[in-house]
Amino acid sequence: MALQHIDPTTTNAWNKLEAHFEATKNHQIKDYFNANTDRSVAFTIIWNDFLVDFSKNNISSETIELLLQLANEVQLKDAIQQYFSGALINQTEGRAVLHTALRAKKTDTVLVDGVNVISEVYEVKSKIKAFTEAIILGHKKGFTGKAFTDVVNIGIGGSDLGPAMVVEGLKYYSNHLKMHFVSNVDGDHVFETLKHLNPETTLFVVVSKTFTTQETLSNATTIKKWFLSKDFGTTQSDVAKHFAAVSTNTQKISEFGIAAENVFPMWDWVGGRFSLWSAVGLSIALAVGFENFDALLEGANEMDEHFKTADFEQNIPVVLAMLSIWYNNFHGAETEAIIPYTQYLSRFSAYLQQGIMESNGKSVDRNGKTINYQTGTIIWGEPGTNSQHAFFQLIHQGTKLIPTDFIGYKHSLYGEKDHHNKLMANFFAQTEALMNGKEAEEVKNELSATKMTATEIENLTPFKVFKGNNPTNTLLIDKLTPKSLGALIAMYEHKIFVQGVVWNIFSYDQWGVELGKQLATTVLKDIENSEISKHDSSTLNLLHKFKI
Ligand code: G6Q
Repeated sequence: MALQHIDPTTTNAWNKLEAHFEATKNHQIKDYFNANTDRSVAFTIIWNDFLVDFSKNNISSETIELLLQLANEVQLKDAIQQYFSGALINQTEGRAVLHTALRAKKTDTVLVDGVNVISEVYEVKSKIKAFTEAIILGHKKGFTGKAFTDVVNIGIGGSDLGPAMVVEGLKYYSNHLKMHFVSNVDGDHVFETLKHLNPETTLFVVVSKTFTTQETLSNATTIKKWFLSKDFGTTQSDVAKHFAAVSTNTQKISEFGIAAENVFPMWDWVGGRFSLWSAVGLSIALAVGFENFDALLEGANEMDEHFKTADFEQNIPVVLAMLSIWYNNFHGAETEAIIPYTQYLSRFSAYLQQGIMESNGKSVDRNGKTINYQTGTIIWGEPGTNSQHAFFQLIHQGTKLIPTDFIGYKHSLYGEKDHHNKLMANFFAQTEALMNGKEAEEVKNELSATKMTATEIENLTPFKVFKGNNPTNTLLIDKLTPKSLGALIAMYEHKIFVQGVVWNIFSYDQWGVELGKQLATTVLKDIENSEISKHDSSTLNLLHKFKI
């Protein structure tokens, strides 16, 4: 069974949304609040320890009704059912999309080609548990009999961003192991990382779904060479003690010399950018222990259940996805900012950039036709309050519409009240100010309390006016725990899915990434060989200059 091919612009809801946009485009969000004191209750979803307040959006209940009508007309319910059941919805690669199976319950059944994959998933989970516990407790040791102190994750893209983001995100829960991530094929970064490492106590985890990625293989090979350098007194057989690998390509792994007991399989029905729940998350389990890794999966599973079963109007990923479509396709917004008010989530937007932009950055529909409406939003962001002291100026007073997700926590982890109150005061104040803005009248009143003359006040006022009316979603979560982080990540994964369904595109291939992999191979030959193949004159000149 394949996903439906429904052009969203041909639906009744789309036409109605266009008319609705024309009729409401100049509405002020704050006026909706003045007209309805219950608005925030009506536009808040409370689920587990999540509170999602989407009332500070330029929407009325009619907008929500029409957006959900659109979701119904593109048959989102059916699509969700197919997504979870293992249908080949990654049609251009002929694969199912089943990262949700990686966090399913042991008693669940998920069939791929008629085979229930849950038992395999749990087998690998047991292997992850045994391996990570042996490393953490010091039972597995390095070539001189010392316990491991450092772990280097060698991978790129989906084999790096998820683990790196979660390891940073859950640092509070971390053990003694020091984690390092090498992704770029930048030798300087590799040697900068190795510089502080002791080969006797360092474990290297090579993560590559395909085990053919140039960056990862080059880095792994260079690191293996370093590990085997004469100064350390290591031998080829020591590689087995210090290298582990995660991949679908077990043959290539054994060619690299990694012992079978240290090899963790994954499956082609797990997309790279959704793979942190698989053995790709080995670094996470090493950093915070298996129990916490499992709790991360449990949180994601709870969000999966919510997404599968909640009515659309109470369904967090559906509502967030449809709001984003409202701004992207009707208000003409091009970007979305994601601002977590916790330093732990400093890598969160970078991680979501891949998930969202790689999945939905497509311009051809499921029939292979070029589409005439906007798809994937551009995602960016940094933690608050740092971002307030940087790019918030543009959100407040620039010319662009930037819907923003604010993610904050009721409780801090170290329980330092004074700091947390200040942090969260900024969190709440920003969404309020972004909506309300500041009118000239208010600015003038403020300035008249200073020593400024009337002319000076008049001249300065326009620069201090804030137009307001900037839409935000507020996600207030109880506490940053492995479980709540799992749910938060899964929430965005499902938002990606919903948007792909509405836009009638294939969200789970990435031909743009594959192109990059091919191009570099050709140019590398041009750099290494004496002859340079055919290129445009700019590229030719640049290559000649580089080779001199
Ligand atoms: C993710 C992409 C991409 C991929 C990397 C690494 O969805 O496909 O980012 O994860 O290119 O690929 P390997 O894991 O195969 O090395």
